[in-house]
Amino acid sequence: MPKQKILLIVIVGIITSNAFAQHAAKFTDAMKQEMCEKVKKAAQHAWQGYKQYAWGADDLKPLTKQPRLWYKNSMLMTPVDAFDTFTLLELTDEAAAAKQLILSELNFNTDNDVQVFEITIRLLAGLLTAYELDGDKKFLVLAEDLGKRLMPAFNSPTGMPYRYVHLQTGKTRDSINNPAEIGTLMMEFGKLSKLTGNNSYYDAAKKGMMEVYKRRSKLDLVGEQIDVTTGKWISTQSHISGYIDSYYEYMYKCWVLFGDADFKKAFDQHNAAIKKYLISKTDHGWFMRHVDMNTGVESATTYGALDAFYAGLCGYAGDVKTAREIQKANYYMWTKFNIEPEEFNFKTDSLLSAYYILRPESLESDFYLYRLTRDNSYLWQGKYMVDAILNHCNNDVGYASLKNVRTFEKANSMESFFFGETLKYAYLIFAPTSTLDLKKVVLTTEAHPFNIETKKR
Ligand code: DMJ
Repeated sequence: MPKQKILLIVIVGIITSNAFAQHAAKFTDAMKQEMCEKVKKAAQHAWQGYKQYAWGADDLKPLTKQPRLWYKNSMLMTPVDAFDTFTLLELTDEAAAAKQLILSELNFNTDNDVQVFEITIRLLAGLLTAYELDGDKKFLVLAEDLGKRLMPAFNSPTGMPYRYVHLQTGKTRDSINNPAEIGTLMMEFGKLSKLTGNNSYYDAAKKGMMEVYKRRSKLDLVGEQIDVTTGKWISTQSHISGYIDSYYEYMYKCWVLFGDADFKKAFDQHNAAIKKYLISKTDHGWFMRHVDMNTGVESATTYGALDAFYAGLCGYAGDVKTAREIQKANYYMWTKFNIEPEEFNFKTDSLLSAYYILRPESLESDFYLYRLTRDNSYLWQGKYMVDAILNHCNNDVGYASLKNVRTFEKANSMESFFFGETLKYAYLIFAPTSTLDLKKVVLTTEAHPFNIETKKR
């Protein structure tokens, strides 16, 4: 072997073993604690900005320091999404302030035409968790009022919900819906039934979700858009990204939460199909592609921040080996572009949508993988990602989305899921298991923990 080649092999060996050593290196308790403290400070900083410039609004626009409303009237997205995070992080003053604001101001008898999915995963879930964590019945009263006002959405010919409902009139609109927005109501409506004893919420949400399942293709995949009045698919694109993602997530989590075997059966079928048709194995890890739901023919090699949740779900559902490979791809996507972009093409390695809106999914999967494997490399990955967010999205009043992950140019938004999910997973990766015990709770798609029902279906 020529001398130069031997030298090259030795150099590559040293570099890789150093990288490995760093990843396998011990992550001490003191380092974990330091990360937890850092995340707590970040939560306080962002909350301070909300308090000062957006108090009572849905969220804060961190660049112009203005309040943002989703609809005509505020529904307190940030405080409701943040309350349980503050509680878990033991930020008692912040939790008390959020609670006080919610219980004194939140009112669903308001002239708002709302997106059923977003309001369910952020507000209904946030209120239900607040009730289970805090015990104050007023949270449940608010949750039930909201649940009742959302129920007309299910009055379609198929039982699949419309996308929008007016909170006062019950008027619905938008019959073209998608599996994620149809299926990701089940944990919240199901939990509302369990806590109130009124089964109609559980039954309506399950019917809607199962109507999607019934329309799965012969390959056991679902499409991207469906008409809830006719039951016909509008788009047969299949993937695990936005519009479909949390439909699969809730199939599994509803099995864990409620013990309803219908969900387990459906999840197992779908999950086998996801692995068979969507996984694309590369040297950078296993990505998930887009295919046609009927033929399985590849239609895109797009992957992004939203897709990253599946590593966590896959591991949580028992397949840690596959989960590790997908998390490898997630981390590749993250490190390749400084911070993960919304979307890139994993075949050509090129950016498709360069923005980052403080999404949590890569951290979420990292959290599950660390809990499942106790492999230190997930702590190092977590640290890398959390530090990147806190360093590059930080401004004087909070944390801002990025317009472009390449340049770190900021955008004027701080979504409530930054409090509900991103900061929560950032903390949970490093916090003791007892902070949140996955044997006792299931995390919703917005990371609100629900107590696992002891009385199974
Ligand atoms: C959250 O609102 C939920 O996790 C949802 O399921 C999809 N994405 C956002 C965060 O990225």
